[in-house]
Amino acid sequence: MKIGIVCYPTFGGSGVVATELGLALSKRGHEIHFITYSQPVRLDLLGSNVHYHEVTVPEYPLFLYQPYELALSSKLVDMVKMHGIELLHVHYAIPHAYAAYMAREMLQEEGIYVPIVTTLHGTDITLVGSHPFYKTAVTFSINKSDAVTTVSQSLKDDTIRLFDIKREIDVVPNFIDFSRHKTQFDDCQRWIMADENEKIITHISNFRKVKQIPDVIKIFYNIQKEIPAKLMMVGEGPEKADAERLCKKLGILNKVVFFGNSHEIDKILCFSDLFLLPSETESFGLAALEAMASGVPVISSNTGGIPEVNVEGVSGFLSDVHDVEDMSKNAIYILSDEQRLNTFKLNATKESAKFAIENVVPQYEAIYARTLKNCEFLK
Ligand code: GMT
Repeated sequence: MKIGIVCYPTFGGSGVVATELGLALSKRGHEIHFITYSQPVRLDLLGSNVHYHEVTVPEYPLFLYQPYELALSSKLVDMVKMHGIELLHVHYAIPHAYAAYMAREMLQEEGIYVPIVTTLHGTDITLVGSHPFYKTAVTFSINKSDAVTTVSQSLKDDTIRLFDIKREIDVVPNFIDFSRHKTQFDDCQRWIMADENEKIITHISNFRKVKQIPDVIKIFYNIQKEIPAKLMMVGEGPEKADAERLCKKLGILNKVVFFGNSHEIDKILCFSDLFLLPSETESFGLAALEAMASGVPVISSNTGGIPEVNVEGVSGFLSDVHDVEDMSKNAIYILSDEQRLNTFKLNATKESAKFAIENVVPQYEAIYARTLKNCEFLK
């Protein structure tokens, strides 16, 4: 199959999922065309079956906002015609589903029908998409997609609750490519980051409000009062400066490492003992799944799709959003006993295996095949 993938190329769950899916599909013989404004961060291997087409938006001073959707839909039309792309899989509704709809309409004028599969990832529904200023267009583009998927049952429920949805939604969870996540290190080199007696706590995100960064720091503050520990803060975003200020105020700046965006997530997770994800909303929590795949138990909130990933009392613990005391108590419980910690670590890996890429990619392939079949009469 020739598949066009549209996604955000930056650090962030939806772009990571789209990129890893494209790479996996290419290994299974599909021809993949990434169409986006820069090369996706995890797309470091351009094989013969993987192509990247850049969308450029010429700057024009008259425009306060440069029209990315217009450039994207034009590029989609051109690429579908040039490469014979049979199906477009767009990740994140805004504005990708909308631009794909426009491309499909333009192509139909020329007698070509290219079906659209839209995958909803979370904030395109829960935070941004449901805003009254976007809702009408987002509802329209979801309903006009030929197939719609969400990354969790919780996100499907939210989509149905928040929008007037007139079509079926398939739940296809996010996944882990264990061949990329398998610990390749004999010695995780934890001595670089911490003293022998210290536990290593990690948080990875885009440091947005929704991630509740102050709660991450407060939980760590409580942990380190009881157990010698270091905190690894990985990622970039608007809340980072305040996070550093809070660490300074609490007198723990010397115990916290701010990495910024990193290409060495596997190494960081390899020497981590516990992962913190106290988010206010989270459709799935790919970062938690990646931690679990590396054998790192998770202390999280119980919001959105996180309970579909982190299993209470098995791979970690879940608490109400903002319940810093409960999260701290659970973290200390896991970390305070070496045998218990090891059991949680093993459980985390075991639970993550449910999301092995081999189980998930065929679900997307089945949706593509069904969609192409359903659309045959439109060609
Ligand atoms: O977490 C973010 O803010 C980034 C966002 C994205 O679109 O990249 O992540 C969303 O999609 C991920 C991949 O499907 C999910 O694992 C995240 O839970 C989801 N984030 C939220 O719902 C806040």
